[in-house]
Amino acid sequence: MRTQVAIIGGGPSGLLLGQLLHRQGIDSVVVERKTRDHVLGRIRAGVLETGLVHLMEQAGVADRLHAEGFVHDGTRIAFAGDMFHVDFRALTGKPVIVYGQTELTRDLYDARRAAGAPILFEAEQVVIHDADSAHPHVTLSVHGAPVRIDCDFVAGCDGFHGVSRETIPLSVRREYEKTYPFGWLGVLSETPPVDDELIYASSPRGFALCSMRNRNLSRYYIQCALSDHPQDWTDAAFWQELKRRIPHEAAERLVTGPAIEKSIAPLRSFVTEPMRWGRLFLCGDAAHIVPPTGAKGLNTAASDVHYLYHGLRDHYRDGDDDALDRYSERALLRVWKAERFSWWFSSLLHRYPYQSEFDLKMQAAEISFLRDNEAQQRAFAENYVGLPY
Ligand code: FAS
Ligand code: PHB
Repeated sequence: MRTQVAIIGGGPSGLLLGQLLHRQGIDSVVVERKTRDHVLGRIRAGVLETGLVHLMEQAGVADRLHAEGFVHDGTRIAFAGDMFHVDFRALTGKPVIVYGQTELTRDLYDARRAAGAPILFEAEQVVIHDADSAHPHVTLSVHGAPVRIDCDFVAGCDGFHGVSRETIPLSVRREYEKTYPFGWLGVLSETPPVDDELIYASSPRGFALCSMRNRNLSRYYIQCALSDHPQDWTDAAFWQELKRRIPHEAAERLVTGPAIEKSIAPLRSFVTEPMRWGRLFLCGDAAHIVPPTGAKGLNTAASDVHYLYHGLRDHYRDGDDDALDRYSERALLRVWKAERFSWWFSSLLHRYPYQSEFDLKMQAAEISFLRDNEAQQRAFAENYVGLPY
């Protein structure tokens, strides 16, 4: 088969890129390793920056997001029994929208199906060939049947464990990584959220986060040891620990219930450079990973999609390759700022092994400065609602 853009990966990056291209009459084929249901079964991000919301509007798939998403004008940060509010809208003029990645991905799948655009599910042995030539192609198999896709460009949207990044020779790639000495144990429960905004909590027992998906679906996280497994935690033990890490007023009104999903995500900062090699462009988690503390993973994938979409549109519409040629440089500028914010916010709120008393005093002073200083709150808010594309 032949297409203009072969998109490896049917997660939010690949689907959003495919939908934007489709709206410009640029054809693509999405190649996804898993089934649609498997992809939609993953519980991941929950907070959308305005930039991503605008992209979804541009893609023509923002109706449900606007109908069901929660507009949040700020967030709460709890520390040492105290809780303060950071008002995004007052400080930046922008809110964030809380709308689960699962629903966003569902909307994109539905749009692709409505457009009759091809997705090859359960793709195996995906290999990208001749990416550094003018005529790349992708080979794969579906249920044992070999498939070849000849294309003009390949978008590597296949996440951290995909094949795209590895296609770029080690002699070309530079990788930067930081692993964190803890993970996040996440629980999804069919219970009303504990608050009308998110609560990021730093406590002597470790970090906790109270989030939500809708009025009767809540998402909670607690920092846990890397050696933990979800089955080590009964629901009762999770709720008890969460209550010990959030302010008393919140713990008192917390509605608990059975965990309908329980998983542990390790925390990692990772960036690969460059994000382009010939006609292969890396996008989203294929190129970078952030600790979820700053809700930047999905949102930084979105800015990659924005830059790559504009580059491909200019190529096909105007014969202009300037944006494509600048893709990696422009995407990485914003990626590294997201990495910085996510690392900073993680170091602010988590307990690290071997923290000295002085380190703890520095952490307390940093949080107090955020609580008391408007300039610091504005800097925090501008990063959280999303830096400009
Ligand atoms: P994805 O990983 O979502 O999608 C890549 C797709 O490519 C997958 O569907 C995969 O099946 C497919 N694929 C892989 N290899 C392939 C191959 N060889 N051939 C074809 N297809 C292939 N971000 C936040 O902002 N907040 C959070 O709370 C948060 N929690 C997370 C929890 C976990 C466990 C993980 C792993 C990530 C989390 N993230 C979070 C980050 C996450 O939301 C990502 O940023 C987001 O999924 C990025 O989307 P994609 O780039 O599309 O990558
Ligand atoms: C979530 O709702 O899953 C969520 C929200 C904010 C974060 C991380 C995860 O920083």
